[in-house]
Amino acid sequence: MKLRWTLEKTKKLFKKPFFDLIYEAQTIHRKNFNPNIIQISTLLSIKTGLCPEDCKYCPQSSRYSTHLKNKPLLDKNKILKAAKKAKKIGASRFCMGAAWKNPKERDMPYLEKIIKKVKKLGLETCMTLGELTEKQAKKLKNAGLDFYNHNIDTSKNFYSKIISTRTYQSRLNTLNNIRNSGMKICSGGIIGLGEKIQDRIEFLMELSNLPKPPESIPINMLVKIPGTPLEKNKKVNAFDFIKIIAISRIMMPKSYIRLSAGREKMNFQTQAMCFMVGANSIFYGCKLLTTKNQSEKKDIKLFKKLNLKPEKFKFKLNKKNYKKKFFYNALEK
Ligand code: SAM
Ligand code: DTB
Ligand code: SF4
Repeated sequence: MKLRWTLEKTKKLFKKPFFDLIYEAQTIHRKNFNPNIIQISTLLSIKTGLCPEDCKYCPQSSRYSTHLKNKPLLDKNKILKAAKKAKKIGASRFCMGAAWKNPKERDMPYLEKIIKKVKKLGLETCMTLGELTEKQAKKLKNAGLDFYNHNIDTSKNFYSKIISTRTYQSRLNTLNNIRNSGMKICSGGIIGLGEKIQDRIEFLMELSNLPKPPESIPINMLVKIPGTPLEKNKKVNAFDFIKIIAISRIMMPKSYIRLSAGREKMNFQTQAMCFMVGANSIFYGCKLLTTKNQSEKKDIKLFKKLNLKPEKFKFKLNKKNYKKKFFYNALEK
């Protein structure tokens, strides 16, 4: 198969001077998206902690003592309440995450029910539940699931240094099952795991050379969790991080790029640069899965400074619904 991005071509991109890179990234971004509009998702952990996997970055692995409050699969009324709140504060997509290696067959009917109910609220739906078989992916798709999040996290070579309880290939197999089901793929990774530049190159090559690149690409900056093996990792340099967003935009011009975990520790200027070079999606709401996200109040402040508008009313915005919506009201004040 002909690669969209060869090693040689990708390496060249990584070597470009910073200003050449950000100019190219923003030019491509503007050709494919409105640079003043941002997609907004809200996250909810529907099953927290006690995960059998050993991902070295994760507070939810049962292998590490992270002082996390474990919670079994949430009651559907609680999930719906959170989804309604997400809609009210301006999210267009509701993402539900579970600390599982994979969903059990006995959980499938419940998950399908939740998808149907959340969809009825008029929200796009996304789940991240671990590995999926082909059959499970089809069931979720048939229930109305729009996106499935399944990160490859880093390069194939570095992966086994971070996770030993599953293989990179099993991640790719699940991505294949999601694609074949007709759902949209949300797949990205984490910067700051201790990876080398070569790993970042290979990670972005892997995503961009999938049969079709993911529609949504979350780029997380490692949240260093006390008790996990990566708690003392070196802080990621802001310029290096901006560079990864810019390169992602150039390599995958039509995908949404989500500035995901780590915004809590980024100043406004770094976030603005990320948006400038192509990030056009965020998690909105004070919590990610188990850790703090940048507060809604701060997000609104940042949005106002940058004249950013949430995507959901892109086509339907009129005086009547404009006034009604919390987000727009807040942006107007
Ligand atoms: N258990 C499922 C799985 O691993 O696919 C779904 C939930 S898992 C928490 C979703 C993603 O969150 C991971 O793939 C990882 O990229 C991200 N993540 C987890 N802990 C993180 C951390 N400390 N910092 C940044 N991203 C993190
Ligand atoms: C993704 O790439 N980042 C989100 C979402 N997909 C599920 C999760 C970030 C988790 C950060 C650590 C936590 O809050 O537990
Ligand atoms: Fe489990 Fe997912 Fe955390 Fe890995 S990233 S430990 S699979 S919840």
